Amino acid sequence: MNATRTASEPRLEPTRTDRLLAALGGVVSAYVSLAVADLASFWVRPEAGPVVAVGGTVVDRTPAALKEWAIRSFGENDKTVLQLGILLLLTVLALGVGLLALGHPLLGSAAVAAFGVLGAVAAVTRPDSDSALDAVPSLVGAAAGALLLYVLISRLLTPRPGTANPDRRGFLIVAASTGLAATAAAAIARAAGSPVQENAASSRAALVLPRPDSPAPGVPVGARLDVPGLGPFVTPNRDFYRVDTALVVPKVNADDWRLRIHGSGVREERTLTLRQLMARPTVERDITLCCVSNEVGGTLVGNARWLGVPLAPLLREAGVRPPSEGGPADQLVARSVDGMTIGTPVEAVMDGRDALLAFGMNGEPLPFTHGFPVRMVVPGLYGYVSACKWIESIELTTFDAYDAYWVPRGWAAQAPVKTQSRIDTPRPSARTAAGTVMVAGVAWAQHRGIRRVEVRIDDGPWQDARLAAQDTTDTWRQWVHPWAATPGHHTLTVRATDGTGTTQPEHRTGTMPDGAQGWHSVEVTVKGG
Ligand SMILES: Nc1nc2c(c(=O)[nH]1)N[C@H]1C(S)=C(S)[C@@H](COP(=O)(O)O)O[C@H]1N2
Ligand SMILES: [Mo]
Repeated sequence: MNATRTASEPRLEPTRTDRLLAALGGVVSAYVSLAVADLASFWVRPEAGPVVAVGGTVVDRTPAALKEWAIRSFGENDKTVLQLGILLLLTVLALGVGLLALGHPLLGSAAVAAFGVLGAVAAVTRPDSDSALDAVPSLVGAAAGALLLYVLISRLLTPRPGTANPDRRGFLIVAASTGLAATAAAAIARAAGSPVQENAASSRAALVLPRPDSPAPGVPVGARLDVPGLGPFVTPNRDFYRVDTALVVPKVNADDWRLRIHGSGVREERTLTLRQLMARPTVERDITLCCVSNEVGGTLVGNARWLGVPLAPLLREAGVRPPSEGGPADQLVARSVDGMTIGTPVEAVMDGRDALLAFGMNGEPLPFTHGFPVRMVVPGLYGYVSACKWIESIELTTFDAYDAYWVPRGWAAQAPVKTQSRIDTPRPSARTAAGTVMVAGVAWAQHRGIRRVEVRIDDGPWQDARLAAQDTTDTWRQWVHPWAATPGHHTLTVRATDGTGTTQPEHRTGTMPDGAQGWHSVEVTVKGG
């Protein structure tokens, strides 16, 4: 039984044009449905929007190898590519749903509703969802889309009054006006900002960082080399690499933030506010952070001045002892508001290194993208096993008992950073003039320090590069090597030796499961001759 057919109005036989319009109607309905959902999510929670929720589910379920490929191919644009992919897929599906609706209008609308239910399920099953309200954006959007599709298709199935042709004009008017209205409403909402996020932004603007009780030792004068093409010693916040699984940057209100410390060996469970955390003795430290997904020569590494409180004394006060003192927990699992879990060895956090709960980054409160209001930073461990952003709890457990987020996805449970060195200048494939060329870059082996950097031209002997002064063993170290460049093609290679005396191995390995290793080379052409 077809709902648009009545006894007095015989259903029209759709033409090719009507089929095209129906497919278009499917796309417009999907679009309006997403715009309405987007609008609703601004009031509920931006993370609860269907594209973000489905995208997050896809991210969590993507096989590790595919994700590695995505990060490798798209770098920090991987999230945009994912969302574009979802939108492309939705467009294709919407074309089909439009055509389906032309034959079976109710079925078409039911299909739109089914996608809404899918989005709603994704939204409420996200690890960061704690309310059934998260289903609302998807459901409201789908209801709007289903209704619109029904209205549009009816125009194509009923004759325009007084004629024998479908009401294509009515179709176009409804499609254009709803499409425009939805676009305008969503744009205005975006410009105004989500009320949920506004509070977080004002809490960040109002935050006054405490003075460090233990300031960072001044960076030695000789730690910064002035070589064109060599990056700054301290990475500005806006240039600091960003790696996380969050499709919407979590915006936590500092006034509502709490950190819970619990688990095995914790004598008394504790919950701290930001004010309580900041009232503790604060330290400021330069620490280089790097990502396990950084390939040889890659840029997923940065050096910042962090302000925070040491984690070890906080744990001691709660009764925690490291395994070397007989404590029952060997893993500290940090959980973030977006559901990420990051597992760190308790021994490393309590062995005297500057493991921090940080709230300041280069003199300002943490940017939202880097974990506002509080994140962990542990020198010497890759970010995915130490640097939990938007942290909300710390649980003491064991590596046997719990696998953090990346472990079932093929990454190592424990991952100290590997010694790396990188040539920043000349750039790969650079063309330079003959004469003295400054070859320069950085090397890092956090918490072990860099003892030596050597450069090799083609198959020549290894030559010591000049090392910049060391800030601390937790920071990267710049180096430079003046090269008497002769005309022709040349391969420049670098290798570093860390503070334990171990030199980087030549053989290159991929990033999985515990970080890439191998020597970095660049090929250059020297003109003239
Ligand atoms: N909540 C949360 N914290 C996280 C991640 C994440 O996906 N979610 N990624 C980790 C990884 S893999 C790295 S390398 C660092 C990167 O920190 P940055 O984005 O501030 O450079 O954050 C870590 N902390
Ligand atoms: Mo990472």
